[in-house]
Amino acid sequence: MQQTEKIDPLFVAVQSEMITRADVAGLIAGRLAAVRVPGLLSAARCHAITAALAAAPMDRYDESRVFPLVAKFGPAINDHRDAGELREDYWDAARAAEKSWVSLGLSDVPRELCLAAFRAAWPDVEPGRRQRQVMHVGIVREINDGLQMHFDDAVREYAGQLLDANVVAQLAFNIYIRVPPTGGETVLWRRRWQPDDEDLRIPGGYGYRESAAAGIQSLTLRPTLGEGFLFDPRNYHTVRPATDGRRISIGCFVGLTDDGRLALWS
Ligand SMILES: O=C(O)CCC(=O)C(=O)O
Ligand SMILES: [Fe+2]
Repeated sequence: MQQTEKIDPLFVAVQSEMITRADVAGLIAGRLAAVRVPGLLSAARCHAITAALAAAPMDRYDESRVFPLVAKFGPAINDHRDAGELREDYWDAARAAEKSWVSLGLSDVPRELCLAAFRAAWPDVEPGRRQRQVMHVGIVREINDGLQMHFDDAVREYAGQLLDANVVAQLAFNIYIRVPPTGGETVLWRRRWQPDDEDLRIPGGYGYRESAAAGIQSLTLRPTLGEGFLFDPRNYHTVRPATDGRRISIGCFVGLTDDGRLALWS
């Protein structure tokens, strides 16, 4: 893929010791492309979670839409979406996942891991609410075979408004709890969806052909164990296949609402 010679100096990944208010603001303002927080979770905690998950009932995203296959624990809003609305079966899946997690006997709970990552930067952080119900936060995903290039934008995808609060910006957050020795890179392009991209949709899928981002400035980042990773998912992004080993993350979306709070959901 040819890269244009002129580059946007604001499309950069920065490293932080913890997520700061300036990191969140910088991503939302478009001063940064991504924030990496190495060692957000210790290797020991990552190992404890992945070891316990070995006995957990993982399911997978709807395979008719999500190919290559992605295994997961807990619901994903996009697997429960119909015509811009969240289906009611999301709620049963959410409560079942939370109950099932408790049976793993771990001290770490995905929702708390996600909330905790933001609390110092943004004390007003809580799970998002929809029709006054508390949304699931912290999906565990095993993305070994890569993703389709896609964007995530609840404002565009949930015409009926996903949260009770008004979301004015959205970020995506992941903590990598198992990383493959090779492959599994996250790629981010400096490009948002445009109407003409619909011609490049992957038939039946959730993503787009990478030719939609040909020649566009991009960042390729290899996750490290325990790293926290925050970015603007309206930019096209993908995950490369792990050529060996497993790639497991805990993640959520982060919405800035018009009252200045952060609301998380998965
Ligand atoms: O696993 C990753 O690095 C990114 C996954 C993704 O598409 C997202 O978090 O929106
Ligand atoms: Fe995504």
